[in-house]
Amino acid sequence: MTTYRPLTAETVLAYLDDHPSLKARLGGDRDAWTAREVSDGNLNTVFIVTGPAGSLCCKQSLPYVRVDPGWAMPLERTLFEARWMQTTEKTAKGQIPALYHVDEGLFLIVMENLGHHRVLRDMLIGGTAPAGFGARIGEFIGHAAFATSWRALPFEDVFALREIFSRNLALTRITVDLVFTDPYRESCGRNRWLSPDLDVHVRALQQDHGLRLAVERLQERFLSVGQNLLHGDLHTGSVMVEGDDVRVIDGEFALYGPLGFDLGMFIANLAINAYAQPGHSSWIDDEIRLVWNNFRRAYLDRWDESGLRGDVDSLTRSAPSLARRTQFFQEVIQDVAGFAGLELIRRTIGFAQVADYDAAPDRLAEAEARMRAMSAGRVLISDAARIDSPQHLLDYLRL
Ligand code: SR1
Ligand code: MG
Repeated sequence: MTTYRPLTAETVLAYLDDHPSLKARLGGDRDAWTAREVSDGNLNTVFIVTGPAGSLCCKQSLPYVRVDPGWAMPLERTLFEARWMQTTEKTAKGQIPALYHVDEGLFLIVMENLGHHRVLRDMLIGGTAPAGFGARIGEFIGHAAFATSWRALPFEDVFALREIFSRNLALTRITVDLVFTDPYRESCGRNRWLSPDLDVHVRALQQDHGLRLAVERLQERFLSVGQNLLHGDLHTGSVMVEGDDVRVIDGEFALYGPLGFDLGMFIANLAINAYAQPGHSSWIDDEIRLVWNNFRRAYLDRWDESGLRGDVDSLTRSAPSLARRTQFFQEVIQDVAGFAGLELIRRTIGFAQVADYDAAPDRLAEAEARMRAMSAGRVLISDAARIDSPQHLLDYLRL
């Protein structure tokens, strides 16, 4: 068992040198390797190590939140990311990085370095994301969700997976607090917003009792409706793109939850980009349609496959009901709408905001973008149960 210590760009080289299979991927001797820290997310340290034959991405948990060292955090999160990768790689059709090594003592994972890929959020802001990325994300969600659902697996297997991911308590707590609670509390010190521009809007939101009830309904769904394994933090910073090679990374928040959660998070982050950069509106509208349509297609394709082992649907599998499937996707789009609304609000006034707003042309445009996100978020949360189609969702988003 390795004793935990945070690695540095120096010590990660020594670590890799002690592991023959990783050493072979880099090639040559340690003297020929370089390591650089590229930590970018809120939580962990990441190093890219390059050698004569190849490169590796090394990700390690810290005992605190990287961007807020006073916020203590258990170390297990990289191990949950490894479990998410191991569960998802069977069905992800090459859409996640390959996992090479897990060190349960150092809370370290070593994986494929996506050296030529770029973070989708940066590509959206720069206007360089290739059209059609939304289709790949929709397919990814459809395949990954179906594969861990009660339709695909007997309940014994679902229970076993749920048992593993139900222990991802620290990161689920982050989501419960940052997404479902903090933004709606007047005295929460973790909130921040563009002041004074948004003051009146934030006050109105935080004093809206009906909205709180709707948020609590969604929180109950998030915690109690375990339809399939979720990525759990699927924003545009969790996607890397090179041409039509679109990969999903950072599955450390994985848990069983409602199918609409990942879709809602991702769509909300796309919408924020369009609010901040209104020239992107029509492009983002197209991508959101691609996300939904390809998610639905991928999920249905898997649903029609022979050899499904799930208990759910076993009575009608030979004669599927179109009406039941239509109703199923309507329930999903309602969840998508509600969770998208929550994400719009927390990324605008909560602890973890997004860089897209910095791309607005000036302060007035930024304030306008943030107000549009808050206003769309509020109505989506309140009206989620009335939304019955992707077009209806887009009408509410008003891109
Ligand atoms: C303290 S972590 C804050 C946020 O960063 C992650 O990427 C998740 O989005 C989380 O909510
Ligand atoms: Mg992340």
